[in-house]
Amino acid sequence: VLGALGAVTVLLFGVGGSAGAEDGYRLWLRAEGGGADVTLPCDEPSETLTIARDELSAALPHGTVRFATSSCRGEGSPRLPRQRDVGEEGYRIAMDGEGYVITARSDVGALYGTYRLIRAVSTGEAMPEDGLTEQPAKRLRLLNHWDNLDRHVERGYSGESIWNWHLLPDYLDPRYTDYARANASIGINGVSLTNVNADATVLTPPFIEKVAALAGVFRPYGIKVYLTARFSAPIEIGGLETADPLDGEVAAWWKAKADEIYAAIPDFGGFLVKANSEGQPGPQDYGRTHADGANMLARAVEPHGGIVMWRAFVYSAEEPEDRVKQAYTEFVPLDGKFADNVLVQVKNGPLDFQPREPFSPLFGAMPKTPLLAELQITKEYLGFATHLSYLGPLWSEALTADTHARGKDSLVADRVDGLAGVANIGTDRNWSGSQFAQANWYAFGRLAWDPKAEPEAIARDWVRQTFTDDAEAVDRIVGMMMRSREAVVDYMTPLGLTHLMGTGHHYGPAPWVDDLGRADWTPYYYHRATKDAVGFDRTESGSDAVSQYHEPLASQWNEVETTPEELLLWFHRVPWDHEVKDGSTLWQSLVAHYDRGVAEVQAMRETWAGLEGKIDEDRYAQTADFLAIQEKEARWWRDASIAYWQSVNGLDLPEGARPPE
Ligand code: GCW
Repeated sequence: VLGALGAVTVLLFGVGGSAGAEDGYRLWLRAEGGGADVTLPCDEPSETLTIARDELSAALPHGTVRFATSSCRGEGSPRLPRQRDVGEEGYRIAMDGEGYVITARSDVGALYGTYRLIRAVSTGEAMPEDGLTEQPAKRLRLLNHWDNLDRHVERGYSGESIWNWHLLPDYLDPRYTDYARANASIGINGVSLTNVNADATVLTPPFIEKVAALAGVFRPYGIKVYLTARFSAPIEIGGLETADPLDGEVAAWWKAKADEIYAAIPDFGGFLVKANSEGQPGPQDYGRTHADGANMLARAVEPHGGIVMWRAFVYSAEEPEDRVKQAYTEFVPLDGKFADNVLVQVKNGPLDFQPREPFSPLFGAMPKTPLLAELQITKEYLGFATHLSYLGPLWSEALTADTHARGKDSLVADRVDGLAGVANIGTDRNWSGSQFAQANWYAFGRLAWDPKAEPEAIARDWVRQTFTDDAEAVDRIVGMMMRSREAVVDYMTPLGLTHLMGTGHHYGPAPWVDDLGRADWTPYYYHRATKDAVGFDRTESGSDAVSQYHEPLASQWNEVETTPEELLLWFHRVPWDHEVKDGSTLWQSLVAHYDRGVAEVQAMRETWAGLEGKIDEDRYAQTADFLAIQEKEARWWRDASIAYWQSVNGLDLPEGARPPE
């Protein structure tokens, strides 16, 4: 492989190599060679710069690379300029006669520059003549693990939790280092280790010691640890009688707890909290608001520079209001009432990580509150790890959505201070449960760094770093990735249908479930199909969810004619014989979408079959088998859904539809 990087020729070995058994353990970090000539301009390079040097010597066989960072300005440092215009985490990669020069303000900036250079070389990207200057667009680029202390991962489809609490802090599994390295290579700078359905035990002294050990592994990679704080912890592990946030003893308990954590982990990031949501304890148990609760915790971590990420994922079974409206109703009145170090963490859509939703109206409605966008990397509602569905397009759709909060071009991406991704990482050798699920971890990191990045360009980099640099193979794999999310929408929930998955586990179709006893978990509640019509009326004459959006969206989405077809049944209840844009009836169109979804999976299988021999055997075979499962299950979704709709509307299969097999 020849990378054309200006004057320097770099030889690379090992990307997509066929040597030996391949299980995907190395993720996208496969470049390897030998003999890099790396100069560190420090007498005693920091741990971070040593990592950078080792990465370069492993990945780049020839050429000289030198670093300059602010920590290397002491005696013995060469005359390399300190980089001023790249921010705390940015870098500049330039070339001089002797090779590459990576300049940064911080060691971690130099490490990011290192991974960037390795990426450029392993994807064959030509380095601009005048060098490359980059920095992250967002300061918070976080993974949220939903990992329980017993190592069960909520909504995890790739084995157990990689945190071996039993052996921590004395045994540091080398996998923790590999994990940190993978994250740093895509710019992730914080990880919340524990489930948002939190266990207070993690805040007890033995666990703080374990967490401190993990923090020690992550630190040189620029990654901070965060913990989920169970709101009732003062009662459960503190012996208090209340967890009322306005109670002096409760506040003092949290302050002491924060002090204790910071004594063990001086760069601890802060707390992530799910409160008064799905049965979790919270300030409302005491008649207080989310702001009261968040601010009390914020005061505890504030002296140490910590933050509180307070989730806006709230809805209640007792509440008659349309579930997708409830978070807005609850949080918008609190705008401006949160402490400066609180961020409200909002899921991309107002419901729950569906294959498609409109963006959450909260992104346009809390101008005085710092926000984080929460995305789900693990595919709870999109076929777990088995179905191939590249989520770059889904996330990009949400991040580049225009809220119109301050007129045109008020993008979600510009509104948020960072991204939090619910991790898809577990003990499986391939980390994420399937080869292609790794792409979603990768894409999340890249979008957290630059939320406006093109999902296709990200996919292309990932394929080149992960599988092959054969241009034709890359095109074919990227093509199938780019269509894969829409395929899932088509065979699961086309035309704005939503939340029709099997109860509890959320795998497979169950639109017929209508008697769960909880409307907000019941598929029927979301589609409301009758003999005449289907869909949820969220217009002014229905639940009026449209009014939570700014104009012109509120008016556009209030009318069937001006609602994008992919959100039609999300906002409207429409007769089966309603004519859609291409002139067919809603029923015909629905069936055509299901067919298209199945056909797309068939096409993905064919594409993949054509790549045999170009991908190492093990990863080729596993993916081929998973695609076969996906096709079988896409048919299951299609046929079961259509049969159910027919049982309600009494209509025949439209002409030309593929009959169920
Ligand atoms: O997506 C839903 C999941 C729950 C999860 C919850 C949340 C952690 O079904 O498993 O709980 O959302 O985001 O809090």
